[in-house]
Amino acid sequence: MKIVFATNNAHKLSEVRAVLGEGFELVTLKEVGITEDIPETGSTLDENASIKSHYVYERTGLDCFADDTGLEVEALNGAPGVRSARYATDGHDFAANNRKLLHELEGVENRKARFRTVISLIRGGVEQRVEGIVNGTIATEESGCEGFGYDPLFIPEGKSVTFAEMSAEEKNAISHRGRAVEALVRIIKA
Ligand code: ITT
Repeated sequence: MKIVFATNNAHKLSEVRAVLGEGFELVTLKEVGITEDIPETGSTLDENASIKSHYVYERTGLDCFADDTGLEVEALNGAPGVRSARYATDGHDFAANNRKLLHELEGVENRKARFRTVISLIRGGVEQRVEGIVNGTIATEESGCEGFGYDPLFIPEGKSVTFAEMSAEEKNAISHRGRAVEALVRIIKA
């Protein structure tokens, strides 16, 4: 199946490609001539995932999906959440975001957090949404250099290392995005 993945994030692209495996031909935004950043003006992950998939569908008429992901920290009332990319600055500055998160949690005992991914799929013009969640905790310092974003600070439940200390396969097997993509495959095959 040929399907457009509406993302400008190369890390997401390689994670999703690995989980989807054979049987799916992922088409990038560049390949369909969309080079601009898609505005993410929604106030929830669901809204933003929908905005991104509709943006692509309206311009190409092709089957497509988009992923919107947020890190939700319990002691920060769910922040950075939908603002995860732009937590510390206007851009996608992973290092600044991680510094800010550590600062906000200085001296805070409750380190519980979760990653949540919402995927919006548009197939034959009809939208469906699925989500994937992984619970965990925020470490007190960064460890590891795999992955991206908040991975050096996120220790998934039941593990003693951060996502950034795991291989791509280990992260994908338990991650928010891995689970959301598995759910996506289930609805496509249903
Ligand atoms: P697209 O909208 O182009 O897909 P993006 O990077 O803007 O890419 P999101 O808005 O969904 O994607 O992601 C928000 C931020 O959350 C992202 O920039 C990272 O900082 C962080 N993030 C998302 N997925 C993550 C993951 O698997 N591990 C660590 N951090 C992640």
